[in-house]
Amino acid sequence: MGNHKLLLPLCIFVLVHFIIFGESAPQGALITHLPGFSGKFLSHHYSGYINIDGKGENGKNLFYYFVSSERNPRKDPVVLWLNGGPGCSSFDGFVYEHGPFNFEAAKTKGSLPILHHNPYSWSKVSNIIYLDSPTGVGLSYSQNSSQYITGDLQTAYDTHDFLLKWFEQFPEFQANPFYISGESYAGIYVPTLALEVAKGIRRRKKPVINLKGYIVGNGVTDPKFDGDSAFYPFVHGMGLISDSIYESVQASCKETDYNFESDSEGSSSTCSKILNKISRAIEGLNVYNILEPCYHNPDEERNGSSKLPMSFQKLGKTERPLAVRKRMFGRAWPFRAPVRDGPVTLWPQLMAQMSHSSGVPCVSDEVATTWLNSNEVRKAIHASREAGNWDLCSDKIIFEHDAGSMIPYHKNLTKLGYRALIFSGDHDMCVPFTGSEAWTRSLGYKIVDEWRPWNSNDQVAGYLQAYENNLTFITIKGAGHTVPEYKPREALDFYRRWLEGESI
Ligand SMILES: *[C@@H]1O[C@H](CO)[C@@H](O)[C@H](O)[C@H]1NC(C)=O
Ligand SMILES: *[C@@H]1O[C@H](CO)[C@@H](O)[C@H](O)[C@H]1NC(C)=O
Ligand SMILES: *[C@@H]1O[C@H](CO)[C@@H](O)[C@H](O)[C@H]1NC(C)=O
Ligand SMILES: CC(=O)N[C@H]1CO[C@H](CO)[C@@H](O)[C@@H]1O
Repeated sequence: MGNHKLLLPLCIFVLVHFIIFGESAPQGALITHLPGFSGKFLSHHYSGYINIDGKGENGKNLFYYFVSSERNPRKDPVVLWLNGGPGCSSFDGFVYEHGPFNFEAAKTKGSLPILHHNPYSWSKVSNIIYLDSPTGVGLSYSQNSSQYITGDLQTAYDTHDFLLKWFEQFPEFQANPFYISGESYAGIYVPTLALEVAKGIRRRKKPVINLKGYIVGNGVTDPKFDGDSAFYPFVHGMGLISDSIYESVQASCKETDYNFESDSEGSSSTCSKILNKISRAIEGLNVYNILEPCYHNPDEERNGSSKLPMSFQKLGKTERPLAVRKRMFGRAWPFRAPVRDGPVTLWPQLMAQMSHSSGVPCVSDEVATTWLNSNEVRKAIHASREAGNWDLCSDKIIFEHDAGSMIPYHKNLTKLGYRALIFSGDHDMCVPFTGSEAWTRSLGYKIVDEWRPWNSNDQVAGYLQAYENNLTFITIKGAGHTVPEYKPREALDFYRRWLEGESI
């Protein structure tokens, strides 16, 4: 008798599930509860592994967390979200940016955070896949550590493989419009993957992926555009350096000097003297959002023994309770140098090079780290023990930047008819909007919507310029590197409008 009572709700649940979704999603992927959350899920959540590139010891096990749309999962687009690094987990986006929950830190250190619904979750208007990529990042793993040696091109092949298998397992989403999105180093992941998917479509790979376009936020694109030519106008325009310093740097420094941190070693050229002045002017700032205060952790102030610039030692201090994390990092090429061809130094590797540092200074993302390393949570989201400890940014991978500039990719993709939204938090000093504005313009496309403000909640939320071939560039006023973290309402507004093909 007791058994029947238990079975009935389960049957109704299964029935309702099938009515809504049809024959569907893999058994066992559905998430039924989440530690720290006591409310009701607003849509179905699924998570687990997709195995690619060989089974067993050699396989790559890629972890995804999928949130179906809270509006109309059958019709709303499916969007893949990728954080950058390289080496950073897409749980960054899930926990801190546009995921379905806001994470409130526990009062006692090490206890589980409390999860609240996020009213600006991107799952309000889309089905969204958070993917830990490449293998070795976040909860993705392989038993063969040779699989952790990778680069831009291999990552794009692998993620394409992942998508084919994912859509095979979730056939009910194959017909939905599909978009690829990400930020920071995903400025490389997104176009390389989109082109791989486009090639797959042309070769009639099954299942057919219904790719419509892509979205890049504060994305790395090309060292020429992301380097000095973006940085000096940015720091000058923001009032961080004087007119005279700006004039001198333009007069004395060649374009090739763009990595000013390493240039400062001993050289006495006029250029390095000016670069030192600039360095001193900005070193106390939070590079990810120059308006936000810097975090000063009393345990970590070591009076200059760290080789990291002070700006990186004090990142991200803020008084806002939930919207912005207290300490953060999310990129792999420190010291502001744009990414060049070849091996990319990962954040944790850089930290390891620093003498007897017990931990990464300023970079403890406590809420996400506590939650994702809890055994209860790991069980609830079907994460394997084999994945090991979850870190925001992994030091397991060895990563080569081998795809070069993204400009040819953007040209080809937009000419093939894929829509592109390039957005920039305009107070990010890490990948400043000036670079994204310049490279989008450099494609030479005709302007179809000339520079104008766009609004959210009856206020100017930023600026927009749209080009032919469905290329749109927008800024988000006052936002930093991780736009939805700073401006969640505005971010959901532009995201929804663009996905629906409305004017932003
Ligand atoms: C691990 O992977 C590498 C590269 O794919 C392969 O050459 C090697 O044989 C694999 N090792 C084992 C033990 O399977
Ligand atoms: C750092 O320097 C200050 C002032 O010189 C001193 O008061 C403080 O004790 C030093 N901190 C450490 C950790 O050495
Ligand atoms: C873009 O298309 C051109 C012309 O088809 C081709 O030569 C080039 O290799 C493509 N670039 C990329 C990055 O695929
Ligand atoms: C969906 C969409 O906006 N398509 C447009 C893409 O760009 C071309 C060329 O500018 C237009 O003709 C399409 O209408």
